[in-house]
Amino acid sequence: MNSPTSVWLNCKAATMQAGSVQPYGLIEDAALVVNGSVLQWVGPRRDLSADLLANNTQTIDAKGALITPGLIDCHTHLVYGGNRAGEFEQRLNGASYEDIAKAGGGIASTVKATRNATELELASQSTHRLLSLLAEGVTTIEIKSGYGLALEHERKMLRVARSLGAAHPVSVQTTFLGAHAVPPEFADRSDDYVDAVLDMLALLHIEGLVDAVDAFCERIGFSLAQTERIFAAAKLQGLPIKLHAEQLSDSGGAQLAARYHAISCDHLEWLSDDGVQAMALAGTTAVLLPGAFYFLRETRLPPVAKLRSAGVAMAISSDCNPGSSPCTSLLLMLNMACTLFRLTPEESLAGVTRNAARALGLNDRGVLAPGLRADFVLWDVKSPAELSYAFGSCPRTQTVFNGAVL
Ligand code: DI6
Ligand code: FE
Repeated sequence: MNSPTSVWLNCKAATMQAGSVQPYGLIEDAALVVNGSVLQWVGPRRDLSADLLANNTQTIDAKGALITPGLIDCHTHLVYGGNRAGEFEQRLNGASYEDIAKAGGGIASTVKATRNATELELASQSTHRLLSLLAEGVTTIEIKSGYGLALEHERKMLRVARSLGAAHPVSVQTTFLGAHAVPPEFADRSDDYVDAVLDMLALLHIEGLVDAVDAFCERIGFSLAQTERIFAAAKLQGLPIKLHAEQLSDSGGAQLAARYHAISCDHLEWLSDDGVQAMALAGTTAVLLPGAFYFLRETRLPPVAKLRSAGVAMAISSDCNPGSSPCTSLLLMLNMACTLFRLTPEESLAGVTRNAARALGLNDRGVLAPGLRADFVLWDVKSPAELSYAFGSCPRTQTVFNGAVL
């Protein structure tokens, strides 16, 4: 039997296809044909041929909606215990993010709360955050470990991430971030901790819990040499590499990541010209995180104009985490990418669709094109720029995930 086919009519489609003549790859009077979980055809309605449509085709009136690819949040730390509102207060009373980290707060305090939480508790706290993102049209999300920092707790985080993907209409990509911080039991023995990270990675990968590997290369994180050990292990195991690079200082992490053909380097406020060139040559995607820039009140901007002229693909993400970006709105990040980083609304939308897919190494989504996953969102807006323009509202009317209308 044929899988059920449906055709969406009465809509505009921002296909976000690269190299399209129209901005946003926009098709004014569009038709989309969905066959099972796959987008079978997308184009101008007048080009829709009768032989595309099976006998059992169902016609759906999109009521004039704008249709975009499902949004992809490609950098989150969504699974964690507790929160850091107290630390936010401390910062407002004069302490800096790095001061707090050095005094044993910061990431370490979330590690404590995450270790103390059961798998069920973690899942329930994280579900609230996930649901906010889904309400805005997210259909793929990356979730990092990195608040467990010991085998059983990193495993617990990754299992919760996987369980969220099983329980909700969203595709979850997991990233092992064992090298997020040095846990207290390894204080002053960070090289020993890197040994432990390599052991954890090997085991968790065998358990099927790891889709990619990340590290925090920074003076309050891990050195270049330590980061390279982690990359080498990831490469041996055939896992894609990502990096938290040049967030608080220029440590040359981007060049190292580029040498290992990292799929993305993230943050990048302090990225140097050499770093830009290295990423361009390696085809590494830049993931920009305006929420963390805003919340930490950074003043140094990522080199957007240089990334743009070097042809580095730019993605945008929430960085959802309790310390530097307690944010569960990807639409707000579109607006902030424009206002704070000066991306155009088209670049911002590409940043949460086509380029976010690149940042995860996924080539089956992120644009509306035949043969790709049928993940898309209907919006009650007239033009795609409205998605970046307005903040604090959500014009989503419907999500289609893997071909299923939610
Ligand atoms: N950079 C960040 O912005 C997050 N992690 C990282 O390496 C912050 C994590 C936290 O403060 O809990
Ligand atoms: Fe992060």
